[in-house]
Amino acid sequence: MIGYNHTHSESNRARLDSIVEELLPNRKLIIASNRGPIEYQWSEDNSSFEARRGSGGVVTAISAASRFTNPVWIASAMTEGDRKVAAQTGVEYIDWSQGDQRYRLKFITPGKQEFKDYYGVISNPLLWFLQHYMWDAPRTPNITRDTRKAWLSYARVNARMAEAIADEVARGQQETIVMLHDYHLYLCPGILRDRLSRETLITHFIHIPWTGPGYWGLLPAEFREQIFSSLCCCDILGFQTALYARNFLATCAELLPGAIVDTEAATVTTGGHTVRVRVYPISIDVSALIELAESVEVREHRQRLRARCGDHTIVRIDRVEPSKNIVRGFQAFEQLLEDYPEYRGRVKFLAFLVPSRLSVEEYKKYIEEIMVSAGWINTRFSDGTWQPIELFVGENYPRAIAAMQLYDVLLVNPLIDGMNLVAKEGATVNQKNGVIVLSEGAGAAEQLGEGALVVSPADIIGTAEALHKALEMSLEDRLRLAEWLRKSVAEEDIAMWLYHQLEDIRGIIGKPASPASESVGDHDASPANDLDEKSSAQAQAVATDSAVV
Ligand code: GDG
Repeated sequence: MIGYNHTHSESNRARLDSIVEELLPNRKLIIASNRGPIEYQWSEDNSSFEARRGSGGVVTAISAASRFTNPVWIASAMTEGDRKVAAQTGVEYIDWSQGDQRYRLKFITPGKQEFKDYYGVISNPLLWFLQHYMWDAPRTPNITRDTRKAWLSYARVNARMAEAIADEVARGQQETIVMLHDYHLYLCPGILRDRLSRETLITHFIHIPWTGPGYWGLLPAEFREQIFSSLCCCDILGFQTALYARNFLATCAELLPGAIVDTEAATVTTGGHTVRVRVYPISIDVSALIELAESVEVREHRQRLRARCGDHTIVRIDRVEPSKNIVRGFQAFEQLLEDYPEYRGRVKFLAFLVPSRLSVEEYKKYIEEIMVSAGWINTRFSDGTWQPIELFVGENYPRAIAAMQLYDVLLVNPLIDGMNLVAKEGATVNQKNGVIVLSEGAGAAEQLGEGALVVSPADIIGTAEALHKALEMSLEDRLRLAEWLRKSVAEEDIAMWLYHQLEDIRGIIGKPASPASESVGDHDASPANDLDEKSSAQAQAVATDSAVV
């Protein structure tokens, strides 16, 4: 099986290499994202820095893509360590290489209050909650004077990022491709378009869902119009799924005055400039992941975790994030134990939870709710020797990969999720032909639904039944689904994610966008680019080796 994945990885890599060879030798590539690929922790005790992998799916994906291109990567300083490193390096790059991953990293250092407003008020929660349908609309959000003040900080940090990018563009004589990432940097394209020549190509990839126009109405018109009109200054705007891309087009048609939306061609024209709206489902670096899964470190975690498994093992791995729907996942498990008592004593649910955004009140509350829910189920069903749920709280990526190898069932039940890389990682490394129970709200369902048991995320009974079905599935059916998933992920790995973007960039270079002459069908080398494709189908004991909550 592993050999099979390698074959795909090699041919995908070869396709990517050839387009990189063609496009990038004479062009500079700049990647910009809020979080950088590494974070520095400063230790006062021994006056030294420790570099740690940045957390979350955006870092997983872009780091993998940077294996192929040696980009300049500009990010915000997130930790005190990052700030100190930035102060020491000044205008120079941090040259980073690990294995075959190489990039030249630069931090921008917004003021502390400015960063708090940009990150902790506007990006998370305002935009994140908005784009995950997480506001409780009769009560929240409340756009107050403070929110408006924070919005100005959001704009200022975007301006700082745009300035750093523009300086970097000016530093060389080469043509440049700027790839922006995610909701923290929505206002960058507009500023860059004013500052840079037309030769500089700007793309923006949005890692999270794009909600329908009705929900965007929760934002004041001035905020949302700034966001939409800035994004329309890109050459290409990338989304995870066809549904999110369609939502963007509908949003511009409804809420952006003067926008000309061509849904056939999937373009929006504003002020004489046309942005192409495209779909690039993000993925994983299959061969690097398999290598990691075979490492000594992961093997040791696997051995330790085996002792925690039951006759059947359900696993989930998430940031502690309300949109991941962790509590309902536990409630579905509780329902399973209630409806099928034969599982008691035999099934274990191992939940690996990475603390996230603990400065945001809702996240602090959510981790408490998780503890209470797991504790309640454990109290209800534990029999002295067997405890149904075990929580592993803390940052430990190798341990998470080990857990993915051991599941009989992987529960991925977010309310809504841009993609969800855990589903793709699990499908790739699992050693037990395990079954994935997958929410139709995860972007991954658009691609992987056929190889998983798809559930509606609020449906506790339906999720419990899917867990039951997965646990009872014949080996033959498990094998068939697991193989289908492995193949699907391997065919569209991270190299292909980048390849499809570079292919579209190649199509634009030297050719101004024209809504009339170009249709989405022109890009059908990537089946994912067809917007008419089917829409998204649509503790008591806390084990931790780093943080106890
Ligand atoms: C956002 C979007 C989209 C797991 N444990 C640890 C750890 N992980 C890794 C996982 C996976 C990544 O973190 C999480 O990625 P997801 O995609 O599941 O979720 P988000 O963080 O919400 O990512 C999402 C993604 O961006 C990419 O576009 O798919 O929809 O919300 O790779 O294995 N990472 C670290 N420590 C751990 O303990 N550092």
